[in-house]
Amino acid sequence: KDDDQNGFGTGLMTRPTVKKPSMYKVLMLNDDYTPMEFVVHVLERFFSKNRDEATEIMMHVHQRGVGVCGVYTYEVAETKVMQVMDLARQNQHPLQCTIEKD
Ligand code: TYC
Repeated sequence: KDDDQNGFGTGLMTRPTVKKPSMYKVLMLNDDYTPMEFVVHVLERFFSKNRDEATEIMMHVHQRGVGVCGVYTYEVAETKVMQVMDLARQNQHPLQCTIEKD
């Protein structure tokens, strides 16, 4: 019976080693100029929040200065930050978004 599940012929009775990817928080930062409605729209469009969830996160950021939009793998988090910043720039809003390791 072939128990060489790791494919390296070591003869160790190991299970295939699968590691979970590191996860990253996408953080939204408060500013004095971006309209609340725009932030809610961003949270609905790019972070799949419903209107109530989006409003709650937006108000949290507005009051506390920073808040979590969601937690994703690095590539997904990076893409979301780019999408948010692009849309904000197109609309001339100073909205800022960053990534932080979870
Ligand atoms: N502080 C903004 C205002 O009063 C609203 C706002 C909320 C802006 C969250 C950015 O990430 C943000 N219009």
